[in-house]
Amino acid sequence: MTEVGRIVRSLSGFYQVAYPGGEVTCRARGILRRDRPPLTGDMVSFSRQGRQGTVEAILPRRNEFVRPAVANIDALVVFAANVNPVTEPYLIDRVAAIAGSRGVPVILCVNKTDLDPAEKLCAIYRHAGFPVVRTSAATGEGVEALRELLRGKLTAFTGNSGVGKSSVLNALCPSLALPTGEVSEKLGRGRHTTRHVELYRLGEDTYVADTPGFSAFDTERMELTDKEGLQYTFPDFAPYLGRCQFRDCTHRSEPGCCLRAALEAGAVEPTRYESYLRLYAQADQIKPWELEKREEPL
Ligand SMILES: Nc1nc2c(ncn2[C@@H]2O[C@H](COP(=O)(O)OP(=O)(O)O)[C@@H](O)[C@H]2O)c(=O)[nH]1
Ligand SMILES: [Mg+2]
Ligand SMILES: [Zn+2]
Repeated sequence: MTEVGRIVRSLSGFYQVAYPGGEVTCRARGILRRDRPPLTGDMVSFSRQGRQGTVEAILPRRNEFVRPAVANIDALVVFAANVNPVTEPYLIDRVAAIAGSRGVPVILCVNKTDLDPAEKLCAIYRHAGFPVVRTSAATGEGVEALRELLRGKLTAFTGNSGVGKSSVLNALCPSLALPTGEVSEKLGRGRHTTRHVELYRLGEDTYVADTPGFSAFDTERMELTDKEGLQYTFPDFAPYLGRCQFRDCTHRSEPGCCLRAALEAGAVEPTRYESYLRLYAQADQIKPWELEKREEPL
């Protein structure tokens, strides 16, 4: 007999599955382990052998991410800060484009506002149309506003290491007592204190996945390979697409480009456009034969 539940934690091939009767630790069937590893957030069918279980099948996913390794999220919460560490807009834009390519909404959480108000960063993303919440895990500023944005959803926290994801989650739910890392002054980023992806229950139907985040190295890995589709992963570009002089305009240097006109008129944020160019150039470098090799479980 199989039952259905959700994977709330995965670590080294062990999957913690929550179901109406409680929780059970499972391994995955061999064929899944090899071809399609389960992700935190997956709805699965499982069987039980005494106190342990086996994940038999993964139910259809609404969406899936490689980094963070989660499935079925309602929104991605991208963390940023303007101090220790400073988040480059490009990092935010890259993650937002990956979310956009999966049709997953992005919420920007600008943390450490007790140390730096990060007004410019907030202004860029408000102008680009993203929900922006300013928080401080130290003073509690914005924590209730963030709680409202998360309510009733399954979300994942991501962002560069040391930006305060685990600290804010602790502020939302102090009983979690998640480990947080001191930011290494020398490297300007945090240690990878959070090594696995785990879902925490904040309330009825509200789950948050804390994730290890990423380092500068990780961000160079390609997860966006479709250069023609890239423009559609920027929601703030939408009003200008399909209106350029050339139907196949890439918005780089073509004449009669509506997106570049919007940029010049100040309607599109320069850093957003620069990130688009940078991501386009990266996708452009990938050769068709490399794409096959790179096929990741996206
Ligand atoms: N002053 C201040 N420090 C913070 C804030 N949030 C996190 N920190 C500190 O930043 C460091 C990294 O935090 P952590 O939550 O581990 O970051 P994570 O890697 O994103 O999970 C820790 O030393 C925290 O105490 C904040 O809002 N204000
Ligand atoms: Mg953490
Ligand atoms: Zn154009």
